[in-house]
Amino acid sequence: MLTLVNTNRMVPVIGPVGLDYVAGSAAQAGLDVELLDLCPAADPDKAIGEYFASRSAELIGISLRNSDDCMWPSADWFIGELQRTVGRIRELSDAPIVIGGVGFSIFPKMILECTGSDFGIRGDGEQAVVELVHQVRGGGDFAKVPGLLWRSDDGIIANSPNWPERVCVPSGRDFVDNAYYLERGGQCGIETKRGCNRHCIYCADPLAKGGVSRLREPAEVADEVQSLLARGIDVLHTCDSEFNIPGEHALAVCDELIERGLGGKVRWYTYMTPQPFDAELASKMARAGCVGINFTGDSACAEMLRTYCKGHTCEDLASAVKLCRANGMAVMIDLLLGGPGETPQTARQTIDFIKRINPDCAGATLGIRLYPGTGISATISRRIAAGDDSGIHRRYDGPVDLFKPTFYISPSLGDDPSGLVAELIGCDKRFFTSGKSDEPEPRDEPAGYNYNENKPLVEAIRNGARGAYWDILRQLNG
Ligand code: B12
Repeated sequence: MLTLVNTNRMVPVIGPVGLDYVAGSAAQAGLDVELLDLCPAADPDKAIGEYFASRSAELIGISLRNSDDCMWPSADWFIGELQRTVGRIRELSDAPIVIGGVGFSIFPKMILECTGSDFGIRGDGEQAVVELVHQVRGGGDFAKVPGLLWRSDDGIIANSPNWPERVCVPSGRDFVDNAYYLERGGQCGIETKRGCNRHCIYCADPLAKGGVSRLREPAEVADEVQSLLARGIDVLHTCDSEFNIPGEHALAVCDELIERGLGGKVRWYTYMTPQPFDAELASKMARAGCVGINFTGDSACAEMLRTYCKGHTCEDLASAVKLCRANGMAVMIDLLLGGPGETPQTARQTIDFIKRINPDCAGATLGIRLYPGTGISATISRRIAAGDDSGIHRRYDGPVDLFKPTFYISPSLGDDPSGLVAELIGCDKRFFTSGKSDEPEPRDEPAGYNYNENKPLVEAIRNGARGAYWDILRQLNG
């Protein structure tokens, strides 16, 4: 038997959509699969103990969605908890352990080393885990398993990441209790594509999902929406890096949903880049059930957009807001303040511009999480090697280690960059910040834009709120 374990217990809860797909594929391939979901468990250690007391697995797959919460100032790191979970399972079972998930795929070798697990899969899990079960059963030819990291006499070997061009996943969504996640998490995830061909200097998505858009058949996506609807799950969030890359695929997905009459039955939210986005796409998205878009705007200053390697302009942001308004969709713009070259003037320019174009809300994240393998990390690591660690923010001692939450904030923003951002925002309630000072964020603050242990959000969802978290928060904040 293949046992898959969901370790993500952050609240508000997010359903393990990746495990739903992996389990569905393994079952389709004829494997006996079970899901041990530690999220709803009051005591995860006890749940693990009870499970392995009565089951005998031949392979145990553990999912790591988030390596950390990627936010300064909280900088919460989840690897210690993963190490403890792997240790606890080892005490109770001799079966080999494989780790996967987007958090794992960003730091595959480091996580394999520090947890002592037998295997890891970097990239898509569906076909890889089935092949791994076959090799564990007797083949032993681990070089054949796509995306696999495995141990040999010569140390850890990493096969090429598993990013198959065609993404075809089961649409049944039978393994995860998605109704529970809708009730406690306010929404349910669904993917229309994987990977991203943009080159934003800070982004981890290409490290985990690959550097090209890998598309799902629109009909398969619509089948999945129908499977979820049949169970009363009618509030969705896409799990694509950017829904509109490429734009034609976004249109094709909308066409399929409209044709099947699903637009009036589901409400969905998505992440998008500000372009390509035109009147046709906006109108089709609204007719297909989209009720809110979160744009990865990053900045509204041309120099900063160039520094981040973004493909859009400030005018694209303004046009995106207008198109959303014209089509009745809520609109949020996500900003990333503090990148290389950011000054009080460029930050002011961005915040003032966003105030003028008037989205429903804006996320003012300050500080860039540095991931090994991204453009920004290459530049900053060279500076650090030359003895210059200005702009680095972290909560651990010793040498800079990008596995641990490490952030960059342009030193030109001064000694109190979060104070500066707060001042620029003023009392404008449309903006959410990731924390007001270098002290950990007070989590019961309504405006807090960190979904890690966000108590007001949990409470709102308990009271019936549904939708993307920013859409719930903006309503909470009035
Ligand atoms: C959509 C999304 C959200 C939505 C979720 C909506 C929803 N209902 O699902 C929202 C906005 C709520 C959100 C919130 C957060 N997110 Co988010 N999110 C994403 C996004 C875009 C998609 C995640 C996803 O579900 N992918 C689709 C599934 C199918 O893919 P998957 O989980 O990777 O699974 C595949 C493989 O990894 C593998 N696999 C998975 N598990 C296993 C297990 C085994 C054993 C094996 C073999 C394989 C395997 O197989 C699966 C299928 O191929 C990713 C970036 C990205 N492009 O993936 C960021 C991302 C995961 N989020 C991230 C973060 C940090 C967060 C927050 C912590 C932010 C915050 N501080 O508030 C919260 C955490 C919320 C929570 N409770 O967990 C980071 C994590 C980075 C890291 N260092 O680990 C990412 C990578 C974004 C980024 N580039 O920084 N997020």
